[in-house]
Amino acid sequence: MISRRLLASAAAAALAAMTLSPAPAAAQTVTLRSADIHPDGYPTVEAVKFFGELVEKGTNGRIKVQVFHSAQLGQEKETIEQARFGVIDLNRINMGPFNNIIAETLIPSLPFIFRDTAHMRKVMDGPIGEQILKSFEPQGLVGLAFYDSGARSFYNSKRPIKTLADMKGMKVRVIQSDLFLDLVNALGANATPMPPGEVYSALQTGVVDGAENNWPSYDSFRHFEVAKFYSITEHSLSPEVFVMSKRSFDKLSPADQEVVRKAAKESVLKMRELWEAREKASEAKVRAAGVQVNSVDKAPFIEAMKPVYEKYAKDAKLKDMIQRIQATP
Ligand code: BDP
Repeated sequence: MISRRLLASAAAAALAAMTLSPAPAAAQTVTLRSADIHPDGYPTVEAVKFFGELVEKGTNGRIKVQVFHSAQLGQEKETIEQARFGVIDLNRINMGPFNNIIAETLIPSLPFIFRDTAHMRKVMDGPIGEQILKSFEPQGLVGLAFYDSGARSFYNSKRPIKTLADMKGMKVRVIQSDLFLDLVNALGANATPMPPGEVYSALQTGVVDGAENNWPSYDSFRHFEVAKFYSITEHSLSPEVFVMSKRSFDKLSPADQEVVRKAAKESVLKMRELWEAREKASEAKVRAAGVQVNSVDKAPFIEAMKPVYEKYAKDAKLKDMIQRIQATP
């Protein structure tokens, strides 16, 4: 694991030297490098490839996009840093790993904040979504678009989670985000933050008993092989976000910046199509593999989230956003 990470950062350093050259001559082509931890074929990877095709077309081939999937450029925390400093140009990540850096990103990650996917899309496609996208800029990133990420539910190797009592004392891996840590601890479990690439072996060796994710990631990370109880808590709809390094963005002409922004928005619909298909396929695949799935009465879980809301709604700006989301029909 460590040597792979070192290799990834060495590769990233080498890429830094080759990345966007300043003030390209009119006909010069540039290749934007995009990071994703998911493997080739995963909806996020395919959506960014589609974005790349649109950008290439819109710039008559002057700008191309290359997706480095499967964490080739490192785990998400590292690629956030690389994107902020312009070492890589584009990055697709969940909102979760941004939670500790950008306060506004906490909002769509909050447990049970959205009533359903339609509500989430409505909020993220509207002015609140725009406000969140803009909040990336002071951190050296340009927020381009949100992608669906389905609903996150708990899974583990011990027992079905039916009530809060079943969560008690369970060691649960979470995204490296204080919000996710608080969420899991408030349910009575013991949260352990770690990068996604380490979770399979942590589950296998019993370092953690469980984790939480959507169907496609549960399938794609192969966690279903080592944690066969999947309990549909659907406690977070935390979307994915697609960002560009501000350093790379600022090197583009205003016209090319527009092409990039528009292509990202257009790729959202493609992503939704891919996501819906993959969600169904992954659920069917893990069920067929013998995963034991159960539904959950969510009311006590929602109730247990009160202290989490109190903590994060202390900030007036966040409180206002929460209220506006709740008021969105
Ligand atoms: C997946 C997201 C990915 C997160 C991962 C995780 O697509 O960006 O890093 O969950 O749990 O659903 O770490």
